[in-house]
Amino acid sequence: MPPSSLRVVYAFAREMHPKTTDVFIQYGTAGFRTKAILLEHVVYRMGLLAVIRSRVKNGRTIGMMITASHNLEPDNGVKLVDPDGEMLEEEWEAHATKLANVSDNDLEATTMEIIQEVKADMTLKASVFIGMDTRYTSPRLAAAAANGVIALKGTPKEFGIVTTPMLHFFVKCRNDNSYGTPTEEGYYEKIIGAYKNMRKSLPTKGDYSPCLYVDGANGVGGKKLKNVKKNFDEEELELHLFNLGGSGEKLNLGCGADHVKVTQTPAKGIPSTPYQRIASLDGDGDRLVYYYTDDKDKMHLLDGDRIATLLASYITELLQRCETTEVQLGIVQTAYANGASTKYITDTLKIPVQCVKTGVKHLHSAAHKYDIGVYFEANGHGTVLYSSKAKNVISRIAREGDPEPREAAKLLSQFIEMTNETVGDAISDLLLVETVLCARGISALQWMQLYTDLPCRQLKVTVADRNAIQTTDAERQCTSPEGLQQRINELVAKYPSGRAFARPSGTEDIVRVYAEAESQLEADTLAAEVCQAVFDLAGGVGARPELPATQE
Ligand code: G16
Repeated sequence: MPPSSLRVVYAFAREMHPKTTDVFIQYGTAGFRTKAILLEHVVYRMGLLAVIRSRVKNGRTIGMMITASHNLEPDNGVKLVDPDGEMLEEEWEAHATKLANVSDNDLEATTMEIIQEVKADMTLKASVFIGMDTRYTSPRLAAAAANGVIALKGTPKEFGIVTTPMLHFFVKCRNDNSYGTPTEEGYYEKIIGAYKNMRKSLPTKGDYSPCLYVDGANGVGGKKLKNVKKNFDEEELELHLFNLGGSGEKLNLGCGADHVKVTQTPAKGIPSTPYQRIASLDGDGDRLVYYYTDDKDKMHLLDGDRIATLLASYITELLQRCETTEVQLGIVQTAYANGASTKYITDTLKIPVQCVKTGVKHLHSAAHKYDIGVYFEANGHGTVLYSSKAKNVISRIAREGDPEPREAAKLLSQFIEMTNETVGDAISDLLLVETVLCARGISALQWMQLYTDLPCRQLKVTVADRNAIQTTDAERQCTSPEGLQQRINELVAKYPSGRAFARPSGTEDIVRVYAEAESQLEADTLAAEVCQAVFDLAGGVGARPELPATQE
């Protein structure tokens, strides 16, 4: 039942969170993301939308996370979390974009329109969980979010500074208490408890060392790992934490998973110890990549593709030891996945693999189609989803199976418990990776030796309107502007094993270009050439992108 008047919605907007800009803003890859100073009215309005969403879901809790994740400090953002801890359903993104862009004068009417369109019963209770990252602009935005919730008579609950995946986890647990307890302690208990249990059956062996350096990106993830670290003795996991956001240290600047992945250079502030395994988190703790430097100081990156293959191969091995063929596993990647990883998955691991558009929401829904779906973006964002069928089969074997399958099923049950299935989670993923490396008794170098990546390069181009670039085929082909795809095809044809694509970013105001080829020099040159093509055909602005220094 819609309310007769929403004057309070307008009053809050006018008095506290007025719209001060006419810059159009769109709900993108991971919510709204732009300069923090342009966001306050947007976040307030998302508080309104979260209440409407909660009521459409019969009062189940919705999440709001204030973060710009991998972006630099001046940016911020907001993303909504659905009741199962997943990203906001795509159909609602249009409501979000509409609500974010109307004038203050039209806000009341537009809110009412949305309420009627989605048939929200505004007499129901509504609950919204709010979390934020460590940006200095986040508390102000979190307050705007809470005001939006209050304006429509919902109940906000603020968690303060938490990682994005923690907030997703709290939302899931609040709506489904069989998943866990919706508190930070509940989160640690579940994930750390499972790691410790597993390590009881998997003592350190072979070339695995429990010593791990961690780059916290000067963000919330590193801070939370201080709490995680306290739970382990050095035999279980010896964490050495760096880039924890001390004074003068800037979020994501020269460190963090995105820096390491995109620039293919180590994070600053970490002692150089040849072959030491280093895990790098991003600003809000939802991405993870690994790397090490060798004795010639060359960096070797173990990205999301490596994590996906490592986890998938271990789960496959445990399923085989469970002696079940009832559970089918698949991997989901995006166009950024290194071609060598896809070949390794298909030819060596013999696991079905699918390519979808960038954005966790796309990978997550594709992964749901498998009994066990492992999804990772190359940038380190990913997790594993286990269907109820898979969980039932595994727990049945853990209870009733023969001794060896029973043992494997028990390990798999703990592995499931350690996974944050709601979204990519750097802390949970880190513990999963360490578990597999330990179970296999391998070092980072041996992990790297499982296959050889094709050299690749990722660059950015600034254009007047990034939406001038339209894509198809999981973003591997451009359909506009005219002539761009043909130009990319001609450039790619010059390089053996060459592959390249361009796509508009959904989190930054730029176009991303990716290229891979047989040598680093060729990958760098191809990427730069594709950038030139984008610049020329899609309305480039500013200076042309420069070719980065190659490592070879
Ligand atoms: C977000 C999304 C990821 C995506 C990344 C980059 O990550 O959650 O799925 O890969 O942005 O997206 P784009 O290339 O469209 O800018 P995060 O860690 O920044 O939230």
